[in-house]
Amino acid sequence: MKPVSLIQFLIEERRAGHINAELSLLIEVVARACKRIAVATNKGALGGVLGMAGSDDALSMNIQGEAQKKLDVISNEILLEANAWGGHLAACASEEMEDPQQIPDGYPKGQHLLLFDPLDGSSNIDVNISVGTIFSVLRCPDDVTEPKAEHFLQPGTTQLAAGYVVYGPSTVLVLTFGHGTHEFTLDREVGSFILSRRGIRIPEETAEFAINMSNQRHWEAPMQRYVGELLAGTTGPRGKDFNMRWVASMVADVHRIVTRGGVFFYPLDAKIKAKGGKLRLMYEANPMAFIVEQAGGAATTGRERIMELQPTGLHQRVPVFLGSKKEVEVATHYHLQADHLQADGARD
Ligand code: FDP
Repeated sequence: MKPVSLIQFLIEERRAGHINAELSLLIEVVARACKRIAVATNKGALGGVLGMAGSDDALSMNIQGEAQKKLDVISNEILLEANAWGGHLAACASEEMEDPQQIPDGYPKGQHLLLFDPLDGSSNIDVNISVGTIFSVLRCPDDVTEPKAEHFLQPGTTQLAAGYVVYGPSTVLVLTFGHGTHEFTLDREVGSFILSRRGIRIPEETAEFAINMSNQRHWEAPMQRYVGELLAGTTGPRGKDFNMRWVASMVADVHRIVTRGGVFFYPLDAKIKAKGGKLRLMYEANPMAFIVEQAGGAATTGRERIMELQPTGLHQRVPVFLGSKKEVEVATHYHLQADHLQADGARD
């Protein structure tokens, strides 16, 4: 079979009526920007891109109050610059910036809103472990010429597209327009993303889970129960052994799940309860939920389907349970069951 490039794939999707010309251009631009980010990450120490942004005594912090790495800042700038002039965007929002970025004066505007986490897993940059970019595309509401944060606050079910790029041993783009999830691998010599898997399916059952176990003592009771049962393996109620994998770059953990199944959890815990969770709804949870659901998996907060949440803030955080359907269902069931028992107890 002849290799299918991303450009060819986008033309096919346009002919199938899944996307319009503007969305096709948007994805091409994002993919091109991600190739530049891949080049920067691949250079590592030789490119002078490792370490913290800002001087040692005045480290930069992003809107989340997290220290920014140089590559966070570089990746954000690459994506902003690439998307400014094409005429396909009404505005964009980044995990690294407090407010949406408007299209500079003098450039045409389009109908789409782009949200991105320019470099996810940034604590892994300096140790040469896979990091990635995550993005989500929404339609700009009609008649809005200067989109503000409120115009981005649309449930994940309204996403027109979502994707991520993993900068690992190979650079891989995973993409959905709501008609399946597809994977493209960057051919570095040619400089093109080539379709490597069409219509990805995540197995419904799994024996592999990903979670930051160091937070265990802070979790809610149903999470303690669920993971306790996984750890008990054949000696517990689940009757089978589970293996654990935790890269600590969400893109890399999700990519493993998209490749061979598994479940990823970032549950609520006592330390992060006030913030609502660890991961960002608009830049991480919604796009990953769309990609995983389109591959036959499931994505919840432990209580609700992520994509049905009505966002309340651009930088809102939520708990994330995603991956192989049956396992996400068990963990979600334990949480809902505990909530019902608690509500019944409160009534008695
Ligand atoms: P990072 O802070 O390094 O950017 O969303 C951010 C994220 O990484 C995820 O990629 C990762 O799954 C998670 O945070 C890891 O956080 P902890 O080390 O705090 O568990």
